[in-house]
Amino acid sequence: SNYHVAVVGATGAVGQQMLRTLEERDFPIASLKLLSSKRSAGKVVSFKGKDYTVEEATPESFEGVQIALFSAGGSVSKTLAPEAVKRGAIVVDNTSAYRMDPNVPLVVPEVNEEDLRAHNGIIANPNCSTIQMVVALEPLREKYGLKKVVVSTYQAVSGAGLEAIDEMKQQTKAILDGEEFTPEILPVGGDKKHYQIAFNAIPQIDLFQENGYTFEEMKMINETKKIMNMAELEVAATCVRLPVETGHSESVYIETEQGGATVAEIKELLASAPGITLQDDPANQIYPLASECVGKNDVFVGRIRHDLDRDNGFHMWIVSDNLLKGAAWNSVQIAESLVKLKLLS
Ligand code: 11C
Repeated sequence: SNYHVAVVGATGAVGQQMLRTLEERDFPIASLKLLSSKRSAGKVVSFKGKDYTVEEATPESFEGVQIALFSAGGSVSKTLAPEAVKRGAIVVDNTSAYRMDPNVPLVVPEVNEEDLRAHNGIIANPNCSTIQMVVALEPLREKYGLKKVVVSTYQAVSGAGLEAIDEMKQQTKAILDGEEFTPEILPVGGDKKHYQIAFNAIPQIDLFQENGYTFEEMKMINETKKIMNMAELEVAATCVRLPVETGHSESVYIETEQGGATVAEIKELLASAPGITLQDDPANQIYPLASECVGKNDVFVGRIRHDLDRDNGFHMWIVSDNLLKGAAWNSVQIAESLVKLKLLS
């Protein structure tokens, strides 16, 4: 059967990719509603060759909707997701509003698809940098057990939205043209200071928390434990923004529970795991690149090396399109899982 679908935040960086992904996957849609904040309402967006006028999202917008994909910011989700659920919709929420709520499953289908069965109307889509990492960690956990994860990220500006992409491009041009500019958005729209992103690396994504970690770092730490259902897993993260338009990269160090794994075995395991493309051939300079992952749904893994001091330690490089597996594709994949598990009425 076909479903009545709504996309909230349809004009944003992730919303646009959600529409593209729904098209590409040929998701069974009976009707489609494109919703947004008041600011973007009235824009015309095309889907499968047909024009749709984006409407302002209100509680009544969700009458008759069976599945609503939200990506319009945490405050919109906090206000409107419960209204959509009240009207019978299942919400897949791509913001951080409900991720750590114990009543809300936080799902990456390659890792914990079965957790969808426990949903109460809202399902949370994890943070982009978390998703690509756990896809690669899961096969390793299953085979060797996992004790510790230390990650440093190299994140693209599209994670901060379309305005951040514009800011990076304008600054780059201004610098090359020898013109003045004033940073206004990055690292975080809502923080006190703003720094140049062009030709730079900024070790702040989202706001600082009391413990000295940023919210992005704490999202990676807490969400990883929840998705993998491993409260005891040791996780540390440092999140850095680079002047890359799309594609998050991560340097990840892991310690397995069991010793004795080899790099060759790990490569074989990851090459056959769902959602992963192994790109690991140093002799031929083959490794994942942000520039190559754009527009692809998979998570790319390479540079797998044995730690030189610890038998149970391994290093790797994990890259994925932050707007696709990190956001739109994972959300649509959750919708497909809901259909497959017969959880959509
Ligand atoms: C970034 N990871 O790259 C963020 C964007 O919690 O869904 C995603 C924010 C979120 O800036």
